[in-house]
Amino acid sequence: MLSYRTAGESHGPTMLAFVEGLPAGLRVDTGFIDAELARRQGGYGRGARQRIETDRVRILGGVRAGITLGSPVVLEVANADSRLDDPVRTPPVTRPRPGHADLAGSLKWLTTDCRGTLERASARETAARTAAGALARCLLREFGIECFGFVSGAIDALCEVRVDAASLAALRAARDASEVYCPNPETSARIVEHIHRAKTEQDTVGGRVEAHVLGVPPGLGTCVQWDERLDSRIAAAVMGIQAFKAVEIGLGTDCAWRFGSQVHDPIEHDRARAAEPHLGFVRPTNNAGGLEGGMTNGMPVVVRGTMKPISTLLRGMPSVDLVTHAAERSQYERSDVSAVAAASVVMENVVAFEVARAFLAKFGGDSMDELRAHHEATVRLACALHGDGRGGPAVSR
Ligand code: EPS
Repeated sequence: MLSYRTAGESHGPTMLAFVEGLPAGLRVDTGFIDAELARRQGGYGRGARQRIETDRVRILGGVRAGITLGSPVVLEVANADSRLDDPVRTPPVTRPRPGHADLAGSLKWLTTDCRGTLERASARETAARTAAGALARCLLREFGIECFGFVSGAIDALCEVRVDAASLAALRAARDASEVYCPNPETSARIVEHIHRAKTEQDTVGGRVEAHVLGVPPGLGTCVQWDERLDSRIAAAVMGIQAFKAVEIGLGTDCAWRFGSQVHDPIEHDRARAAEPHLGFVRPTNNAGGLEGGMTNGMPVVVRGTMKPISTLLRGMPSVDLVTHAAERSQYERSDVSAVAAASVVMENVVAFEVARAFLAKFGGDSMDELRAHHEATVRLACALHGDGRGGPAVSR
């Protein structure tokens, strides 16, 4: 089963991801991983740290001459701003920031110094997770599965973006031209304004981010166990991103305000389109976000996440000194005004990892050759059942 863990502190020597379960024979595109790492460092509202770091992946195990061996893959993103052992440059933090892990971590580890908690809780760790997700996408791309992440709103600016195979290239270009990774130019400009205002007022901004996965075959995930439902896995992965407070699939929380007839996507069949991922079962809407019963249904997987504003405010928030218990403003640590653009890159990649995990669970194999053979065999069987002629005439089962 594909899995990963990460290690490392924000100002420690390095960030690591340990990825297990990839088949042998996968070509690792380090250029692609580095491009995702570079995007994660960007976006209007990022702080001074990003001028110090130039994130690049280094592969420490599991790959030979650019091809996976089937053994664990160890990815490293080294920290340029490494100073964790220097008590002068990483002093104790005793005035916890509301919203950060500071207070809860200090209560958990029975300490008055929040430093140990915040160094690991820092979103710097998402560099390792982005690298792991981008590695998994090297596999997905071999099967024509593409992910697209972007920012869709913040404060009072919000856009609806229709993502499909035909619009993908133009949307990518629009997103990449936006300072906040939002493909709608008007919404992008408004979000930039909000971040600018927050900067001048020593405040912070969160936002809404989306990930759309196109070309996903049906049947990934399962309804058999709750923790193997793909929507459950995706929700856990997205909620696991620092500062995320909500995750939605498809129509998400808006399901509460509609009748069933306005929520569920009608099922139609078009035999001529049986070669597409949905096997001809076209759905005029995709309110389910590509997931029904915890399984992909052949429609794009649509995930939305909500990031709270960064909890480090330059002007501080009401807090308490953990040593004296006196009322104080929270301590300032160098931070970002907004990392919502970066969060869209992280989300895109953690969602992709879960799709890759479910893809391998369904099709499996120790090598890419076996994986391809299993995938092709399944497509043949599906076509035989639903009939575009590729696997012979339609057979009912
Ligand atoms: C973060 C605080 C800032 C961010 C950091 C997350 O770090 P620093 O205190 O070193 O300036 O820049 O994010 C990254 C370093 C990164 O690469 O994303 C926090 O408090 O979580």
